[in-house]
Amino acid sequence: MSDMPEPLYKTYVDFELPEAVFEPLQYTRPPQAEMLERAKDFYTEMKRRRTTRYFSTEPVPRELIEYAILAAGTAPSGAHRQPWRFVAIDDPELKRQLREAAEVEELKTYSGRLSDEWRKALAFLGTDHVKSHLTDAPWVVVLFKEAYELLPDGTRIKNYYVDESVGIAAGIFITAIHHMGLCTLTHTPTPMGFLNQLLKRPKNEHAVLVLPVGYPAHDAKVPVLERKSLDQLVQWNLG
Ligand code: IYR
Repeated sequence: MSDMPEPLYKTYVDFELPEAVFEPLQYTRPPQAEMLERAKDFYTEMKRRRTTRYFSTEPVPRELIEYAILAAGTAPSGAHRQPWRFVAIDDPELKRQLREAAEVEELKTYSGRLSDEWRKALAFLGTDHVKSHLTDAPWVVVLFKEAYELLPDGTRIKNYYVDESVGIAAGIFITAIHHMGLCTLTHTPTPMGFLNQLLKRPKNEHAVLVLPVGYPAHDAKVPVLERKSLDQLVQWNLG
């Protein structure tokens, strides 16, 4: 018997390797002229996306949230491990508990944990520890990353590029929500450990974003801000 400790992770090499199976790519090429139109239309639509902290309490059908999550689930991921899990909450009592716990952490954050530099950087956004959007918005979607896969027997299977994969999924979720005519906000109560307890998620999962989703309040405000110009965004070749 070996004295070597069991490795923390098992990789797919330790399991039966899935066979590589290919199928033809389903691809429809749009006419060239239409491509530019589509590119412009999409940019115009995305330019209108804003993050607001002011949500209406008007209900949103669950089916819309389902489609946003399905869209997010199309994101590419390291080794196609799909290391994400969405928890969608519309239960008022659970939203109340989530808000209460988030505000406890955020009060500590805003009243001490934030460095002066950070506080100054945030000032123009007008954020504070009061998170009314967590109870106003009809849905709160919490995005968890799966740091590794946890099998029922406790075996851990490695995931790859987890942060990148989950970041892309979050981007698609936010885009889908905007595209269907709803608003969301990327909220990051810190630390987020309380979300595992509250939402009964296992230890391989770590909350990444809390995303209230709904219609904007009729008097919703957004901070005045500018986005980088193309020149600021990109360098072509060596400049
Ligand atoms: N997590 C806090 C603080 C905060 C941090 C950043 I960076 C922001 O862009 C906005 C807020 C909060 O969610 O309020």
